[in-house]
Amino acid sequence: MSMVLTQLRDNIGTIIMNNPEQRNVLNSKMVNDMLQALDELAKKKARVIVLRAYAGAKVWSAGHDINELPVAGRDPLPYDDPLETILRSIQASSLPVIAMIEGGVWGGACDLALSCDILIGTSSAALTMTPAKISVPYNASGILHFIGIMGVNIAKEMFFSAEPLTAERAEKLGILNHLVSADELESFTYELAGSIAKNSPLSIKVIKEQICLLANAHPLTPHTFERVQGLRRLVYDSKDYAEGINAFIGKRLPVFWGE
Ligand code: LCV
Repeated sequence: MSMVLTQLRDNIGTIIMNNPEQRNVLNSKMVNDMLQALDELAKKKARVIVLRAYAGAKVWSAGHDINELPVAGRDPLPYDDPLETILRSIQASSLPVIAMIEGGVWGGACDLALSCDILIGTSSAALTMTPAKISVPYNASGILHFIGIMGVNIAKEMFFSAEPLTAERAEKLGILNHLVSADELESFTYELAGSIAKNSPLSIKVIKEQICLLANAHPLTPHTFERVQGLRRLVYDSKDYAEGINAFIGKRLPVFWGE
């Protein structure tokens, strides 16, 4: 059974993450179902996509499935990781994607929300970046994504503290496009989606790709790339990496040694 529900009305496609038991964790099944839904809605000529959780969700998504993180010694967020795949697909989609956020957003799900083109949330839409909490190094494309959207200082605070960035603060910082009340979230989102759906899809497609290309135009020398990879290996080869995952699975707080 699919972990997402899809709808199409007035050229507005909706993808509903629908796995309440596991708090919409972005496991490979959820991601595959999302990719399929994106593809189907594009084929059915949707002009704009709304990505949301099931109604009343306390958690929009709990992020990467920690049970699917590889054992120590292997890159936890490789290029073909399901989470990385959905992030690239949303960013590369010719359709504008609106993240309609009700409930907490955790870890890689923050990157998912930020990969959408417009973010609309309620006061429950806190964003919490968790790599340091489970001793994961994150990765270059993700870190550049955060820096590009919120600047170095806020990105550092989110990654270092693993504390929630409240929806109010996210809106003040321009990370959330709109902060609305829970009872107007749906109508506000679909009204904006409707105004997008009325505009030229070709023009929007071309402008979205230009913005993506220009915003991501970062020259990275081979030396820099190799240094980044070496730094990340220090973490995912560490005892702390295994401890972070084992602590989550054992439902206990991790004890990090710094090695
Ligand atoms: C697997 C889960 C998860 C989960 N994985 O409900 O960004 S990075 O680099 O860190 C990247 C690697 C990443 O995204 O890592 C994952 C980051 N996410 C988190 O750290 C969030 C972990 N989850 C939580 O803190 C809580 O589940 C929240 C606060 C989201 C919801 O709490 P609540 O009390 O409502 P439970 O914790 O009881 O979770 C319900 C079920 O979902 C599973 C969890 O193990 C539980 O399963 P069982 O019922 O089988 O025990 N679950 C939640 N998050 N990320 N499984």
